[in-house]
Amino acid sequence: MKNDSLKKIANTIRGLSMDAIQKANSGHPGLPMGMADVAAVLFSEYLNFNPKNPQWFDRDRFVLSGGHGSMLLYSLLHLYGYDLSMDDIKEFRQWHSKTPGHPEIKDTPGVETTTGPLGQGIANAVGMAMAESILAGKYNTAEEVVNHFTYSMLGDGDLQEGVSHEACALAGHHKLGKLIAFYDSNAITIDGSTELSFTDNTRMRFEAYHWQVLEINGHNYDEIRLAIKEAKAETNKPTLIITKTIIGFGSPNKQGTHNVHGSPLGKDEIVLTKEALGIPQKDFYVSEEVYQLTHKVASQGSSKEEEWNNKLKAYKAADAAKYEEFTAVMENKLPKIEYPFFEAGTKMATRSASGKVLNAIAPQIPALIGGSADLTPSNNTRAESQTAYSPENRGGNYIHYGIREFGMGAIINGMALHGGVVPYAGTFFVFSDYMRSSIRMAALMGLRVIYVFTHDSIGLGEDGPTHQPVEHLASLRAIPNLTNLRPMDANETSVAWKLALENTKGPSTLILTRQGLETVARDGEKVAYCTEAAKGGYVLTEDKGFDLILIASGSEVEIALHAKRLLNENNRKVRVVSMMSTELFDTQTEAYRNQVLPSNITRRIAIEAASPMSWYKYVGLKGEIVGLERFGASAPIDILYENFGITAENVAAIARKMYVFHHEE
Ligand SMILES: Cc1ncc(C[n+]2csc(CCOP(=O)(O)OP(=O)(O)O)c2C)c(N)n1
Repeated sequence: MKNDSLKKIANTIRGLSMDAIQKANSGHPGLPMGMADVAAVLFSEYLNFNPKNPQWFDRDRFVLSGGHGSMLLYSLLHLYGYDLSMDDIKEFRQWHSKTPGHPEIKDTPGVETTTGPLGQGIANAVGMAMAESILAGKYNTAEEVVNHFTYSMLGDGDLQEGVSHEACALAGHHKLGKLIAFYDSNAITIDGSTELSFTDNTRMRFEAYHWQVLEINGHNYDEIRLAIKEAKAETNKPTLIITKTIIGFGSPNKQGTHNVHGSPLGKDEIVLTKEALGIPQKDFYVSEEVYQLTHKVASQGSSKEEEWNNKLKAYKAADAAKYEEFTAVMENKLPKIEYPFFEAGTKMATRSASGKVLNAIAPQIPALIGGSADLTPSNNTRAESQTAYSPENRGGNYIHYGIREFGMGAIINGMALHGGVVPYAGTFFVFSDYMRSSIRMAALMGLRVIYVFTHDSIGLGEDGPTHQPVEHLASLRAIPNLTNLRPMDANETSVAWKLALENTKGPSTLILTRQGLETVARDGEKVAYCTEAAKGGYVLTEDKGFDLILIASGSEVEIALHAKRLLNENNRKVRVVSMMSTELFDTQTEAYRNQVLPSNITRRIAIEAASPMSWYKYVGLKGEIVGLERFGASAPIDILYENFGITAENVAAIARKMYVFHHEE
């Protein structure tokens, strides 16, 4: 495209961004105005996309890591033919609009990931590029059915955030040559000049990560073009293109300052800016010429997709079975999976059970990609059939993330967003804090990612309070749309994996023990039990005429069962409820919940070696909770449970008091 045409497109993006932000009376004009030139070149000349089918599998991905610059993305999507009208642009930041404050995948066609928390977008992009390389390694033949680039724009803020270090280091290590990032180097953040807090040598940093680094004037079309060409030509390294830009480009009084970062320019300054840029003094103005230019680019999308469809036909003709697998994977469809069932009586940590489940299911699920943040032998996350992903083994299905929990969380989000892979990743439960924001983003986006969190309580013993989670269950249960699964034995672990894999609407955690737990004998059929367990909370065992309910999750179910035996000795009649997942239990019908926790039974004790916060709503005002309201300690497991009172004897003692003080019902 001619440079002159690109300039018209870029200035249109500037105009739309200024106007939408002014109308909403909030938003961030600096980034869209600064990066408009780079965006115009990328979208007009390089990005492969089909706005008629934003989900076309082999499209290039574009990730705006600095989500505050959302008006850049919305302007692009509108101009380049996506289903985003001018009315939508005018509704920027309004209730139920398709143009929310920060880009959200569920609201706007063409948005590849929800961004806003700085640093995570670029890490998502790393995950996307990694997924692309895995699928290319696994499925490409003479027909390269997976062959696309991942582009990202990031700013000073993204680079300052630690998660970008974690993810970009791994991207360089794995030689992700099809990842191309533009660094909007404008030397401005909210507080002012980057001189205040950011004097890293970004070039040297990325070179040290084994990236190719280029540096250009981000307002010079020839330089932008050349840099993208060079980036695409380097297939062995990701590329960072440092684009020197002026924040708020075009605004005579505000460009280059932090005043243009995050507030509307103001009506008068918009007039001056439009004058300076040579665009008409009209609100939300797009010339016919600009629409023609961008729509022409957009119209090429269908033929690009058509070309790919032809490739796919040839692929099918060459190997129908491989084609079947590839299409199922692309559609994120799981095959029918056989899950293992464990015989009662053996003692096994749920982390070990999880490892055994993985050994059984991993060979059955082509899309499954495992990994751990350097705790593979402790998390039991690597199945025997899995091989390590590397530049030499792109088809590998196990990723050694290194000690980079947050990076890992944001990378698996990118993988799930890319599609074609079902990622799971492990670390110690206590370090779920390190990746918490990425878990939150997975929940917000509704991504199927699975966390394998082992060493789930003081039950891990001697490593002490630094490694013993206390508040983590309560804290994760507070995240909407996250399903937490804390199985009580090997069989519940098997069910938990099934639930996590079948949950396509959001992330799931498997919260697993280090210590061995008895595999409990079940009354009735295996299938019936699995159906029960899948309800999140269910009656594990009970005495006829029970008048006390013990509710527990994970390793504490064993304590509940023991307490029941003790109480039975006093002729007390007890029901034990295993609550693997409060979230799943809460979604059951009221009738079912009342059946499990009948309202007339007010003697209730919840037992969980963790903060009691989650349990008040289940035990009611007359109930008790045996939990932990302090940090743990370094000692053998039995000593810890004993000293913190998380024992069957203590539960039984509390129950006995209840019989004395509660009126018999
Ligand atoms: C994790 C996180 N911390 C803080 C913020 C708030 N925030 C939004 S933009 C921004 C400054 C970003 O500076 P830069 O990346 O240089 O963007 P530019 O000023 O160029 O638009 C901050 C601190 C955020 N969005 N995410």
